[in-house]
Amino acid sequence: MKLTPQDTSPPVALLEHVGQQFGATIALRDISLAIPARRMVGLIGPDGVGKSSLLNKILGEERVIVSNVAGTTRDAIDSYFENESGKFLFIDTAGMRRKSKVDDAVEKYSNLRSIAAIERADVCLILIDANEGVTEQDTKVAGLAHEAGKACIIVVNKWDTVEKDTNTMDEKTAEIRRDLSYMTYAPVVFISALTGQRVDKLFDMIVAVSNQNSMRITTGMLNNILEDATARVQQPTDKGRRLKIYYITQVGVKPPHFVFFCNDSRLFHFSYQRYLENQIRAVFGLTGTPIKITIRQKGDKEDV
Ligand SMILES: Nc1nc2c(ncn2[C@@H]2O[C@H](COP(=O)(O)OP(=O)(O)OP(=O)(O)O)[C@@H](O)[C@H]2O)c(=O)[nH]1
Ligand SMILES: [Mg+2]
Repeated sequence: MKLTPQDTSPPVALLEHVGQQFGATIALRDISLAIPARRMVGLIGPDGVGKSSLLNKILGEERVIVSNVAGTTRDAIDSYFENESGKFLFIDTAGMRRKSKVDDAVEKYSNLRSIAAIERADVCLILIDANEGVTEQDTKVAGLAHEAGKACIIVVNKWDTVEKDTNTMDEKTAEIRRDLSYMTYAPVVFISALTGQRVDKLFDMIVAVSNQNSMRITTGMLNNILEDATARVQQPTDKGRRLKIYYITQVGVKPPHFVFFCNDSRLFHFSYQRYLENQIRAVFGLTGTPIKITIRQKGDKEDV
């Protein structure tokens, strides 16, 4: 594993994480990681979901204006915070309005600020109100973070207000998985910004998903996975022609970007892409991060 001079966390932490989840079959030389000096964390979600309250809980003092008037925070606010898990810069944002009034200049402006916060963030905390579940606005904003290739954690806030039995958390998780089906890689955590329940868990989660978002996997390792995967499930055919995948290589991070070289991209059905993505995830986890896949066929230009 290559480490940059600004490393803040021991590399073994990541390896243990991978090893525990997927069997300790991965050698240090198979992955590398550039750990940033500090993690940029965007607090994203509709107005009144509790973004500023969460930030205040983290900072331990009333720094950000909180109120029950929807739309309290108008501009993005940056706050630095450091603890034993790492260094963080939290970006509080104006909530995305539940019903967008596109002709309202102020609203339009705060939505743009949210988008800018997503762009700047390494990790997006997608806040969802435990009572309301996933709204249309949540779906939209989570989609933006996903498209931007950001590491994401789904944070269900106001857990203190929910009447629960032993199944409630599983039921809510299933609902979220159904509504944000493109984001199954994102961990879900149930918190209360008011009481502080599980807020301390967020830091290690942020570090973990951010690491996964900037993980680099060697071509050798990727091709071992490819070999295994194609032996188990044959590549699809169309009119007697079979897809042939020559090799996979990773060309970028944040998010991990893989290029699949093949004989004919038209044969590379989405379901087989999904299958290979799952095989890579089965080995490396890549928890909390989307991945990007580019298909190149013989004769394509070199640039990806
Ligand atoms: N019971 C409960 N109330 C909460 C919790 N988090 C926030 N609230 C309340 O919800 C209201 C809105 O909280 P804010 O933190 O201002 O919400 P916000 O997401 O920053 O809202 P905007 O700045 O308008 O986008 C306040 O009255 C908070 O006290 C929570 O975990 N539990
Ligand atoms: Mg606010």
